[in-house]
Amino acid sequence: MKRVFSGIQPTGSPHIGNYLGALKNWAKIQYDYESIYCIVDLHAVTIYQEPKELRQKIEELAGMLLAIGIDPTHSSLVVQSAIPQHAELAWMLTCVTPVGWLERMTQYKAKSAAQETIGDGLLQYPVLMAADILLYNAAIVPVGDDQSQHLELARDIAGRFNSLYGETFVMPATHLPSVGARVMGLDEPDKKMSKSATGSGHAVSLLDPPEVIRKKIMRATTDSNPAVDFETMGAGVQNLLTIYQAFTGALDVDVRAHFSGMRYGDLKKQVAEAVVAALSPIQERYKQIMDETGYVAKVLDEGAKRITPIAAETVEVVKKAMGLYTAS
Ligand code: AQP
Repeated sequence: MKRVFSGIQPTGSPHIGNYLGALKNWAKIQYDYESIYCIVDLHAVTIYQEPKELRQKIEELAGMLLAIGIDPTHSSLVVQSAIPQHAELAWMLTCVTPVGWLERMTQYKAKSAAQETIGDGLLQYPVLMAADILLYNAAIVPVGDDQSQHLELARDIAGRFNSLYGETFVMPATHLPSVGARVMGLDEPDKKMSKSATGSGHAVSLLDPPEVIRKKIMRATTDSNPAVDFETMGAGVQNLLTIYQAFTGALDVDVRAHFSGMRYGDLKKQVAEAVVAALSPIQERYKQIMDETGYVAKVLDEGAKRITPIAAETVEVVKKAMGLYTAS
């Protein structure tokens, strides 16, 4: 069975962009593969995180991944730092990665511009991501569109390693959703929705209560038209339609027929109700999961135990390929 791998950072509060771009797909495709889903806390600390808060967010995020439908009896749900081979392989891959490849990454350019001093980890971020994926020889990586460039780099790194040391890694394929691969900020529809953005009307968190979801969507930026016009609409209206379509699964042709000429106030009400309807059962499950003392920790522990042998075997293979010391 082919393997699928993907990760999410325990930073901020997961939002509908994370859900529509990646998490919904994780749950949907999990049974078609041997699935590994990872809370990438080593990635999170490339930017300073308050330690107590980070520790708490890891468990909350695991609870949320279970609530959105990750089935721990089939999929392995793990925390990156619990499996030391992620960092070990990242070092070996760092040594075959030209710095110029990393400096070209758009996410590095955007995130480093916002920092006073740039930690080396921020530059190395995509190498660690490549290690996460290659450690399990994952064939499929379901992500949002913002990660496409990092996935391309992971393939370049795998290719370079294979050409230097012999065929070792499987080339991972990017798996994007057909709708919702890039959800934009509600307040700034020219920027992708992001956990670390500070505006209160920017993102809908998966845990926002219905009244907050309604308020945020009713305030979303649109444009100077009074009603939906598919020929001239701006990015804000397009984004609202994308959110509606991704949550309801409606076809293009039906969305067009239904919303053409609709006033923005009515459009927003319908989008808000679609989001509330989809998130309510997730929020209920989340509460039940978090109320069960010790359950999340047990799932994470079992996940790590199940997949550590795969990680250990890959590192052994890589060490041998590179001529590093291994016990005979
Ligand atoms: N706006 C988005 N639309 C669609 N997909 C998105 N993803 C992120 N934002 C959007 C996808 O969610 C998965 C997990 O993302 P991440 O936590 O690893 O980090 P990120 O891509 O950097 O997401 P954020 O929300 O912007 O977090 P911060 O602010 O902490 O950097 C990925 O598959 C991503 O593509």
